[in-house]
Amino acid sequence: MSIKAVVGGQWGDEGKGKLVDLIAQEHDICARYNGGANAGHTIVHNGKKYKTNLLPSGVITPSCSNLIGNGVVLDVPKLFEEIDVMKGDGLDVSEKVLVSDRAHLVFGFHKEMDALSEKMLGKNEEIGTTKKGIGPAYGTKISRNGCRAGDLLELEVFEKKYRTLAATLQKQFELSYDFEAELKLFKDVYIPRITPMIIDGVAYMNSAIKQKKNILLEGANAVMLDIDFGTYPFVTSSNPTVGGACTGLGIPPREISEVYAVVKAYCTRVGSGPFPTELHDEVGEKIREIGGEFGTTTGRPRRCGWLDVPAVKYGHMLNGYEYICLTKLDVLDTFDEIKVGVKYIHDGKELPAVSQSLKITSNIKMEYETFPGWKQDISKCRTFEELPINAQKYVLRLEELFEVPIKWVGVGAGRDAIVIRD
Ligand code: 2SA
Ligand code: GDP
Ligand code: MG
Repeated sequence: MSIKAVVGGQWGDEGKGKLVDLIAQEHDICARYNGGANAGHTIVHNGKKYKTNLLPSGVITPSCSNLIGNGVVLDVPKLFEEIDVMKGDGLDVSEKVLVSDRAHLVFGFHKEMDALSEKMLGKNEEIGTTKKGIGPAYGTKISRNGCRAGDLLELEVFEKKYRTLAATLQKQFELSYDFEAELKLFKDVYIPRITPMIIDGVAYMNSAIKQKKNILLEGANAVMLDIDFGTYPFVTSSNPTVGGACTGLGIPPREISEVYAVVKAYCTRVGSGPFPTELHDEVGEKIREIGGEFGTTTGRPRRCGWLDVPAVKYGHMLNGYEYICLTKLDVLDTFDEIKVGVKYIHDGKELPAVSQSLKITSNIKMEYETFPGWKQDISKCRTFEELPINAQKYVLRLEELFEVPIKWVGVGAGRDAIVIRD
């Protein structure tokens, strides 16, 4: 039996979906612990592309059951939309997806509030959220007037809670929202459909632990977007770091045996906020173009830059990585030289870790190491020795800098396009 957690090591979109899909094959359960439909994963298997937001990335694996944990904020119509799209693609996953009764619900008005808050912040101050209602839904959870999946099993309780929440928000915001229409849709369409999927997530997880099942914990978003440890306020509203797996699923920390980070061979960020290695030139544009760096959900162009080692090391400090999965190394195939940000310098001194101060993080002078490129297509490589020597050197130096072994190296989007090291 083992419980492993997968965490995003940078600012998201590192390829977590790909690693989770790959290793889900060795697991009985894949349990998602945070975020909501803001996350976007592209999984490529047998030439088919699957895009998921809420569905755990173990859904493609026939033997794997999938739980949406209590730490997730659940957009019910969006979940059904995803399940239906999968069905259209020939994959019926509806029987394999379970929802924790303690998961909070995202309603349409949360999305409206998300858009309104961004608008109120104005052009230069906005967070650059996905407008999927994530912040407002976690907001109602924390302010203790949210509705949970379990409430849907008790119609009167749900109706009362929904109406109270609607009335409270109506007083606070000027929402042009048809609450009654949404309530009716829940009663007529969503509740009958979701009822069989709702379970006691805590009992489910802990019974699986007792039965010594292999369990994979899937984190959405990433370390640098963590509500506590990220570049606040330019963060999401949950804990993608591994502590979020315990609170987001109701499992004891001592049961988690290994934590894996997914780290891209360069760096991207969507939305606003500091990004010390960002490239504002044609090199950044080249990374974006070759790497296909556009939001999975929103299609937004991702900001691109070189790998930021201090950010990855900060994540290691917070999560205690057993291994790193380095993805998208193939994207760098055609570069003459590759840079890596190795030290944060501020006021002439090296910063020991990522600072909480936005002012400091926004004014870092990055120290770089430069590597010669390998100028070769690596997409067919399946062993470390098959990689060109300069690519091997790059990976080995990163391993040294991270002080964490790199177990997987991604060389393409497909499930099999990966080098697995012993
Ligand atoms: P939110 O919507 O409240 O969570 O936004 C807050 C910040 O978190 C960032 N964020 C993300 N960053 C990268 N990828 C994300 N998922 C999608 C993807 C994004 C997309 O896979 O491409 O499609 O645009 C994601 N979700 C949230 C967000 O940019 C804000 O900076
Ligand atoms: P996630 O949010 O961390 O799951 O990542 P996304 O799915 O949003 O973005 C990662 C993108 O890179 C997806 O389109 C993946 O199919 C793709 N991808 C993952 N690993 C690799 C890799 O090693 N090489 C290449 N070229 N693409 C990859
Ligand atoms: Mg993504």
